[in-house]
Amino acid sequence: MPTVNIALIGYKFMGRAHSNAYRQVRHFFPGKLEPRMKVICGRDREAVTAAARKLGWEEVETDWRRAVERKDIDVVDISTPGNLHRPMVLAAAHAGKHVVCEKPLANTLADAYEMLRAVERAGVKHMLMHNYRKIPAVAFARKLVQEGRIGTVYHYRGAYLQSWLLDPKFPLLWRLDRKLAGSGALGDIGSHACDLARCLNSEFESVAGQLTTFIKERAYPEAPRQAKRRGRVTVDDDANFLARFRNGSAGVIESSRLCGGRLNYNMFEMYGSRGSLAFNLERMNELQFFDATEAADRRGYRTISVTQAAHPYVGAWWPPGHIIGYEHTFVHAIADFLSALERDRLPEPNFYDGVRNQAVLDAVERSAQSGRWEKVKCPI
Ligand code: SOE
Repeated sequence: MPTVNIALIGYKFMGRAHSNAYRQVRHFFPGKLEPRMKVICGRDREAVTAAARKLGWEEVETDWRRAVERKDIDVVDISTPGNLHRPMVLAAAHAGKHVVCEKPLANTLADAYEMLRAVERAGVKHMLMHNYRKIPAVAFARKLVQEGRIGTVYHYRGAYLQSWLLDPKFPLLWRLDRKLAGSGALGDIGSHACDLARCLNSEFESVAGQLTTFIKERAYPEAPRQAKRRGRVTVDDDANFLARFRNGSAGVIESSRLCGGRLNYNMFEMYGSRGSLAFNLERMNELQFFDATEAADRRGYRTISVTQAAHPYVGAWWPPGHIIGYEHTFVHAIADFLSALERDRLPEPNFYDGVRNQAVLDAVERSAQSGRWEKVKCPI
């Protein structure tokens, strides 16, 4: 079977999730191209060597540029903090490599647009790892909406709430530094909520945004014996916005990492002329469906167990009711990516989605500054 050689840059949370996907994909999703876990990159040789052994990579590299330029590498997978996405995508495109990039695509709209142009010029395939589109219940909801089962969409509600930054003693990690992360909840998890809204409902027309930082400084994650230096948090803890969509619907998107009790509460609700849908990642194998066309004395939300072979992706796994989890969404994404390579097609979501998402984040930041509604200005 022909192989496609992967270089992965990054070996922490997303690096582990992507590694698991490359390892598992061909056990469950047969295909012509076999992903070969060739080289994993990280600055700390000891740590990345341990990660290679644990995650199943053949070689290690401490200089990502060397890995990107290797003639035997076909795909570069970027699972790093956001400030590195731009140089890595530009280098990978220049070297003629296909690219998988973690979200959000970039830290600014200008960078995202430049990265899109680079992969277009290089003629390489590009995928943006918005893995939540690959949840069977989300893909099934998208199918129901496209079939018109909820009719004209009036209202879209999206929220991605977490609680891992609620403790003021949580250290000042890279995600809290605008120079590295680009933004806080807005880009980290708000970008997921934006992508779901675009994928399920419509492109955004205009937004009225609000960004808040509640815990304004935190201790650096230094070794315990060193004096606990403290630094300023330069990103939002909480990012919310009202939205007007191009399809005429109205909506609200919320994101925060200080919502106690919400571990990974990524949800959406859609309200249309013929029905409604509701989804919650913490119950990711279920979709709530309300059919407004049913007789009034028997209609109400029903819970669909999205675990039937007929549902997207499910047939590759287990019998009905034997549920799947977070890590499966990355396997689905890599299966779709390999399938796109095999068919010489562009995977979804890709860098066009990345630029459109970034344009929404950019409008929210402009609106939070101006205090007014701002149009989404997308360069594509
Ligand atoms: C942290 O908010 C995070 O790891 C996100 O960066 C991921 O995209 C999300 O899937 C889980 O939470």
